[in-house]
Amino acid sequence: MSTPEFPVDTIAALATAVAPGEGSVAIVRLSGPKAEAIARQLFQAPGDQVWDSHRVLYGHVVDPLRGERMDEALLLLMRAPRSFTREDVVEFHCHGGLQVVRQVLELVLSAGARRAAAGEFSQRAFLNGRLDLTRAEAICELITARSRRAAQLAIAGLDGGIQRRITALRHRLLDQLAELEARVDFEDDLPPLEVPAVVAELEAVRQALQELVQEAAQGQRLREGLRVAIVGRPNVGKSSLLNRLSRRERAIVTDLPGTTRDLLETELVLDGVPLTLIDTAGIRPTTDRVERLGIDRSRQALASADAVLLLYDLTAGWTAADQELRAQVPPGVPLLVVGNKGDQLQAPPLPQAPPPPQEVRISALTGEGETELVQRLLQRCGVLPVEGMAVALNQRQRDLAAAAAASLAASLAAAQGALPWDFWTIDLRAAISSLGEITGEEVTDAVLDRVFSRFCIGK
Ligand SMILES: Nc1nc2c(ncn2[C@@H]2O[C@H](COP(=O)(O)OP(=O)(O)OP(=O)(O)O)[C@@H](O)[C@H]2O)c(=O)[nH]1
Ligand SMILES: [Mg+2]
Repeated sequence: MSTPEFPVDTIAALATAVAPGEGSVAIVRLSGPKAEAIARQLFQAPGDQVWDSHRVLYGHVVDPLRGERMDEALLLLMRAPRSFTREDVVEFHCHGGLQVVRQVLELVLSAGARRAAAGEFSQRAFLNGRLDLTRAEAICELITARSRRAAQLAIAGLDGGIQRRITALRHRLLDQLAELEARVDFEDDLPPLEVPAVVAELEAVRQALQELVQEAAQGQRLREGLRVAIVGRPNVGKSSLLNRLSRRERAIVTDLPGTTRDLLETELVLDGVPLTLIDTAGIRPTTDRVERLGIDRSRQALASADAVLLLYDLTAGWTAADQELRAQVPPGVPLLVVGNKGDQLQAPPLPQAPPPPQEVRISALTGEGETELVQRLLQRCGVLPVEGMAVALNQRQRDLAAAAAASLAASLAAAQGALPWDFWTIDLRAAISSLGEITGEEVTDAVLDRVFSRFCIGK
């Protein structure tokens, strides 16, 4: 194996999340040249069990100084390079109590391991060529995924979906760069450059990058979740809707208009998409000081949410006040107008002039129309259908892809201006370098530190 460019000590951390009294198993993980020696020092495996790679040993973690058994555990040894970090890795599978695993970790540290920094296992996996940067980032995203769909996207990244697409585009650019550079150096010996073909290829790559950048916005919403405000006049059933969607009696509901006085947020996952739903105070003119403060907050939520559910009471019909609220939704913000209390409508609503802009009819009381409401909301927010989206760049990758697209645009401008070839190649090289930074082929230590410090410890 080639000599690593970083000091190889042995690192250790708790690899599983531990809460007091929760979880039956917790894993202490070590990676580095001393991992096996430390394990042999601390672990007693009875009988004739063999210390083979990729084989589970049963035994006890023992404090070698006091001879005291700390835990009954399983031990898994994975010798280099067949491990996550491509170093020797040992995992102690301990009982999940907070106290026990802490003691085991302390033992491991006093036997010569160093406490791992956040993301350090993944960083080693990257530095040893086990993962490219996009896969390492996908691990972090998978761990922190708040919903099924966010997890699906992370898995796609982990499978190398991002790396393959970016690398393919980068190679296409490298091919064009080779053509151009050859002309810079050996123009007289080569057939003339087919300029339109080069231009077409650069433009095609630029467009592909542009599409990835656009899809990334949708991926971001899936990862981070949308903030959706439920707004409307008092008593239209906003709190009832929040309770229904969150399947809990989260908000106070009464028949008195002006019940909700403050914003109430609840996190939920609708159809695989994470959302923060915000219940707001009903908006109306009032002289009550407390209510007015609440209404100010409702207006702020209305103005700053990623999407708005505007609720109105079907039995009262669409009023001028509802119309006024609708006008306050900032342009471009996804809005869904929802008529509530559909269960109380005996007959179809009386025709109104102008006709109400109702888009979905529901009953927060009976649940009628709930599925349609969720579908329409997600559709309006542009997060359906997600199945068509194979990969989604994260913010860092997206910024770099956008920078690469801009460099290509500059390169194309140089081509159109019929500037000498070396003018094209400057920007083309910049684009190639940005793409290399996405996958980690061209990357600085500062970038690496930033990427890996976002990880949890033990990963
Ligand atoms: N029949 C019927 N009643 C409903 C429905 N949704 C809400 N209500 C009733 O309407 C009243 C007001 O409901 P809330 O959910 O408190 O309304 P709100 O919009 O949060 O009201 P404020 O907090 O005052 O702005 C309560 O008596 C609810 O039981 C519905 O779909 N059908
Ligand atoms: Mg309310």
